[in-house]
Amino acid sequence: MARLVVVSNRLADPRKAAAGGLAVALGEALNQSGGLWFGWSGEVVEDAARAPDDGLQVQPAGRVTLATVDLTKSDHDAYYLGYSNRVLWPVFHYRLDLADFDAGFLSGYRRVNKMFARHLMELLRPDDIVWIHDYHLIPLADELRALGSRHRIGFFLHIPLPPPLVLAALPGHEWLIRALFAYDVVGFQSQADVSHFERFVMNEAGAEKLASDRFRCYDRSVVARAFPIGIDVDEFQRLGQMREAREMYETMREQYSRRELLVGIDRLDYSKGLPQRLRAFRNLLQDYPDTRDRATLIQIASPTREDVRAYTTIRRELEGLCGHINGNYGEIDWMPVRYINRTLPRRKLPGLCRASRVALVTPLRDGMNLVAKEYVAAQDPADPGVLVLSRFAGAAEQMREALLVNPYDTQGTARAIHQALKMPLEERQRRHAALLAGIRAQDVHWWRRSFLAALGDEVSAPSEESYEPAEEAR
Ligand code: ADQ
Repeated sequence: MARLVVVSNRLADPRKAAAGGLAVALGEALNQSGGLWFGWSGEVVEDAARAPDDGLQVQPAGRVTLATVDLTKSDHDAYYLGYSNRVLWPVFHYRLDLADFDAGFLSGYRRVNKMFARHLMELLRPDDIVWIHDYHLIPLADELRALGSRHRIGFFLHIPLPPPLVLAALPGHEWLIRALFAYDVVGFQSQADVSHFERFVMNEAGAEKLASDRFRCYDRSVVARAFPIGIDVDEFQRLGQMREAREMYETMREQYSRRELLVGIDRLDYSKGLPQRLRAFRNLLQDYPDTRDRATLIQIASPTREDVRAYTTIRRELEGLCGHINGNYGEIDWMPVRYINRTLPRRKLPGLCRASRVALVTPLRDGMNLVAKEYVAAQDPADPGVLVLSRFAGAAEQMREALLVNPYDTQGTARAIHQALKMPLEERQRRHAALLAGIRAQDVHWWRRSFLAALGDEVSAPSEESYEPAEEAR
């Protein structure tokens, strides 16, 4: 069996439960074949202290080998904070207004990808299968090919790919798309993303369509397909049976026995539509008086990327809105919104989800959104809660039985939340059963197997093609 090599910006120790479904699923795949996981250590060192080997550390974690390198401060600023999180993240989430096209960012991004490729190449065996993850590492296969790699290499984009005209606003976008052709298989979260890729390569890059999911361009061919990521339903349900989740559930049920609980669980990111969600909740209280003194929203928003300015702005906006709603609608014994700016320990998540009558998953744009799936997995099938889901989350393509909303339409969203709160038991059960069957059928193991099967099917043909590295971005 070929060895699997996973590459992602950050690693998680697959032996730790706190690592979450994705790390567990990748860890499981790595464990089966005895694999290697490569990425950034999370350490930032002063430029002057850069080690000749970039702090390369290779250590065993069960059957998996973890290999990491450190970043210097200037590389971290340009590659991670800069190009990844101030250019690619906003543009790929359709937020051109928040992008900062500083030329220095791109060269740092290229430099780090080159450095990763150099170390990884040293660690690779000839028949390894390499699976690279996410927007931080788009050009990594191109850099590996330039060093002579003929491995089977797949790429999975966890975030959306925007439509051609949005992508075209990104300086150097041709180079990025061309770099995708260094892969054998490119996986996206949704059909919408695949169609954006197809339209871009066909109309802007003059690609030829060889089969329904195979495109030829720049003398290379690539398979591009949707592999919607799932969760580990069994693992999440097991977590729900454990003490911490049960205690969380009991506490919430007790404290809110007279109320109806709504929950939002997100990273505090502008793509998650948090201000719009709070405005929709305000509309709910305003337009539907029966919800006053009853509906309580618990919004957990974990801090993230706080050294990027757009994130401090959104945090301030959110705090202002929460204060405003509580000030206007709150009573001595009732706070409409409980806003918690922390990460909730993973072990408590299923308990909070199960205790909540409604989940608000209303991103403005999201690759997939796993919280939507976790909420469904955590419900009691006999008395399940209702998922209110943005049509702009990748998950909406699969989760048609949720109440789908347009998060920009705060009145429409308020109407859907009210419908969710009033939904009869039989309808809740019917919708929940269909949603649960869906997330079970396409869980994280299905996702991993389908991707690796597609990569495995791409036998030697693509690697036989001659390879010209992508031109330097201008
Ligand atoms: P994220 O943007 O981080 O991931 P999401 O899928 O919603 O988004 O969450 C990932 C995990 O983080 C989930 O397991 C969730 O429970 C956990 N999480 C989020 N907020 C939390 C909080 N406040 N406290 C505790 N846990 C929290 C990116 C893409 C998504 C895509 C995933 C996976 O942006 O679109 O679904 O990768 O591909």
